[in-house]
Amino acid sequence: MDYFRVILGFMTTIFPSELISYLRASTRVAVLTGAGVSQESGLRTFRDAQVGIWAQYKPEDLATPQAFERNPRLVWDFYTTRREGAGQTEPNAGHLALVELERRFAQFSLITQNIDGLHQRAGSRTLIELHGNLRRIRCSQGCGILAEWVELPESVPTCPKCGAPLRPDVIWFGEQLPPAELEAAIKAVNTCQAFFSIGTSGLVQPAASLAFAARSRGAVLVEINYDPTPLTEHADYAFHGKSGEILPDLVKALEE
Ligand code: BV8
Ligand code: ZN
Repeated sequence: MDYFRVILGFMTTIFPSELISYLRASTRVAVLTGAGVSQESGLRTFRDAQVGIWAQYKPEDLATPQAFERNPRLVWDFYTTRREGAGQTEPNAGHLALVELERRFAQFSLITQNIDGLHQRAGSRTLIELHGNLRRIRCSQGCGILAEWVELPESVPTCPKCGAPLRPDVIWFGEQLPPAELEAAIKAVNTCQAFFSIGTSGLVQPAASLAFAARSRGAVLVEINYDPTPLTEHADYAFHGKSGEILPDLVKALEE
């Protein structure tokens, strides 16, 4: 495994020539992104310390059906704050570089754990949202009502069909991932020649297992993350630095 620490913002990333040649000859690429990809847009990552009133909570404790059951208004406010935060940010150079890479590879799958909607806003099309999307809401009793987010009324909005509370259309801890998205992600893992794990601590399952599955099938595994993770030692190449700097460098290196 080659390990590159991209520390200096002004220095472009050095990519081994064999990785660039391999990617130039590849047509099928899969990418998994996590909250780190949105960090340079100004969004805190999932495990960054929360601030303000949310500093007293751990996101993992609020991102559960039990928390919503116990205090729907608190959980609803938590997601309203994050939705408003996401709405006030713009996709960064890393998101845009992923759109370039999507154009470059015939079969490109962008699997994301992120719920902030920034990949769509950047222009990514082949997107698989494993954990849902903050911009949508749905009935908590599963009667299928799905809508764009409403402004937060005084109390938690209720389903026009069955009267149950509406909830953010995101996947909470302890909940199954959406079958269609998981199936699409597994298909991408089973066919890709290269798998990129970008901006994720690789702690949340089953998303974190996708990289290992790709590797075990023989795909070249590339990690782009600010910090080392449990995946680093299994990666063929690990670039540790900012995805908003490394990804545009990768697009440039592939074009040269
Ligand atoms: C499930 C939506 C069946 C909500 C999220 C084994 C198998 C299956 C399940 C489990 C298992 N073991 C445990 C489980 C249960 C659980 C789990 O994984 N727990 C963990 C904590 C151990 N999994 C589940 O419950 C999943 N459901 O499997 O159903 C089942 C059910 C019950 C029991 C068994 C099986 C559902 C998981 C989905 C949870 N929902 N999000 C919300 O967002 O509020 S997950 C949440 O974490 C976000 O989606 C986030 O994206 C994701 C992962 O976090 P990261 O994205 O990695 O963010 P993090 O902050 O951790 O790291 C950011 C990284 O970026 C850092 O490494 C940092 O260095 C780097 N970085 C920072 N800045 C930059 C950067 N990198 C590059 N550039 C930068 N500028
Ligand atoms: Zn309903």
